Amino acid sequence: MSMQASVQVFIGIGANLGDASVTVSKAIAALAQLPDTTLVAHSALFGSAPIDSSGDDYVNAVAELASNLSATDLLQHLQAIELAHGRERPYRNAPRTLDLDLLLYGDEKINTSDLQVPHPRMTDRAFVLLPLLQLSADISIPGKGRAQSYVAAVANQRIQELPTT
Ligand code: PH2
Ligand code: MG
Ligand code: MG
Repeated sequence: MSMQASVQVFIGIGANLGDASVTVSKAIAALAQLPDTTLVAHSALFGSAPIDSSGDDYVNAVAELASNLSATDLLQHLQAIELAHGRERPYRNAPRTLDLDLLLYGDEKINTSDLQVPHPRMTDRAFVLLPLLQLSADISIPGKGRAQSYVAAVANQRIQELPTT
């Protein structure tokens, strides 16, 4: 029997088309079903104003996984879940039924044509930082230092934790 240590992974979840809260909850359930992967925790759901995007407010959350999948395999699974929820990509940052972003993959830095980890804009976005810090207040971002140190700079972005229903 061969064993391999799992990697701590954080996934950013966003939706602003259709019943976004329901979609985000279903996405968390789908992440829990991924092969060779455990859902460790998820943040609360947050409502947030669109940043460089349009349409309704987004619902955002972050999920923490422990996974034995490669980053590339994980990305393919994330895209399959997006498609299963009707994701279309008419133009960059278009309103979307579901967006799943690989934010952090252990302490790795990945820069390929289809995957950049850490997610290059995660430190600029309250809708990523606040749910991430809810899960891991001490988390560091490879090459960028503590996530907490970026919060003050995004304090102008409208975001609120949604009540649990
Ligand atoms: N995602 C984007 C662009 N803008 N704004 C909010 N509030 N939430 C998002 O998830 C989001 C966004 C690109 O993925
Ligand atoms: Mg995104
Ligand atoms: Mg995306």
